[in-house]
Amino acid sequence: MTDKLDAASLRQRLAALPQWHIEAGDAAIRREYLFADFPQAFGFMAQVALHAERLDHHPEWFNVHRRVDVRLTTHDAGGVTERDIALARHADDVHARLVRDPSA
Ligand code: HBI
Repeated sequence: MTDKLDAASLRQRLAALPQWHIEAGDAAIRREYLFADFPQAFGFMAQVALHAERLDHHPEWFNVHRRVDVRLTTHDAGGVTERDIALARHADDVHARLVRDPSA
């Protein structure tokens, strides 16, 4: 199992993910995404969901209309691990691609 990142490593990883923030207590990282409309937000969730299933690592998220709030934590480790950092990077990539090309 991947180990939970200590406070210093977590802050260092987040420096490369500027839109993400560390939840109070360090148990998770969070980001809010805003899309053009609901279908685009749902398309983002569908793409990230398929990747999450392949990784066997799943997000906690909340969607209203064109907004998706994502919370990442590794339940098995009781905190944030490299698996969360990798999923955050992937979600950012999917978001960037959709913003660039809404049909992607
Ligand atoms: N997703 N975020 C997250 N954290 C986990 O610990 C986790 C998961 N998805 C699947 C999973 N663990 C399983 O591998 C275990 O619960 C068996």
